[in-house]
Amino acid sequence: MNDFQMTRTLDENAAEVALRTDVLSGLTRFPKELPPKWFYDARGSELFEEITRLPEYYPTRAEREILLERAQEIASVSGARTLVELGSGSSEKTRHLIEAMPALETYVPVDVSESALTGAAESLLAEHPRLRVHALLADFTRPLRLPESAGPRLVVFLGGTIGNLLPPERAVFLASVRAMLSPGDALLMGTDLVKDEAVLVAAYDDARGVTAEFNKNVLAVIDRELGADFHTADFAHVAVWNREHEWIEMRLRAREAVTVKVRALDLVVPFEAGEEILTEVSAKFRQEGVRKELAEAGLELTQWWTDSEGRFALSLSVA
Ligand code: AVJ
Repeated sequence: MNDFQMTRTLDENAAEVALRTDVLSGLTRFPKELPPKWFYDARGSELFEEITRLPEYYPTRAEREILLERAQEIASVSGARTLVELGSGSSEKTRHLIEAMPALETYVPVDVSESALTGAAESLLAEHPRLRVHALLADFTRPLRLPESAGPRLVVFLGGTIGNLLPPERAVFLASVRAMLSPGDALLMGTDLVKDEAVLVAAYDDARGVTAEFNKNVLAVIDRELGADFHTADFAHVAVWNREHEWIEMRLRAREAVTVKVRALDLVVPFEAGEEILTEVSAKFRQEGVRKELAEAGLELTQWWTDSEGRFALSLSVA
């Protein structure tokens, strides 16, 4: 590869330790909960890709529509020489943005998956031989130190993933993004918007049951990594709209009373019939709320773009 570097801020043990900690604390509290980041092993990432192609799951298509429509504008407003992408995954969505950025010198993908980072870098460098790619193997919810590179910088956080954080976590996260920015830098963020409840629930409870399988995959991850004996068939997929907080909750509901052993933690976890594990919160936003949360982190919203059906928004904000 022409110009590829990777900085590792995660050691091999870190993920294992974090999973143990999350499972121990999440399954011994009431109500039980598991953080959504554990969905994404190889199988879970595959299922998520499948979700993005479902007729009911509009966010990915809506965001792509905005990105395609606005790539030139985003590129010229930011004038960025460095593009930082938090949770870059396959870097698929960023492609047309990169193509629209004539001043771009350095791309900094940040992800917890080393294979995603090297795969994305390889294909990007094949298309853009003069681009410098400096990947960061890191958890973007933790404070980051970006590699040295030319400003202005554009930091992008796409897909609506901000919605997986609870409001206090979002405040911490946005403040840490703000700390990465210098005057003239900008943040481009994707947020799914509040809409009709039936549309939202269908997006998280599709007819083919792909989202159900994705949700249950977290149990398979815990079985494999921590020697647990969850049977996915013992649990039902639940997606509900929380009207008060304006977020979707995904839960796994025990069909019957069941006891699960987690060998690596020496833990026995009893479930009553109907008892649930909260596995994901996916918040939906309004422009005023996004503006306010950005402002509280010291960021000023300067652009707000939605898709033609007003389902999803990209916001641009500056330090
Ligand atoms: C990748 C976090 C944006 O919350 O919509 C898709 C994950 N969960 N279906 C979302 C997800 C259920 C997704 N994000």
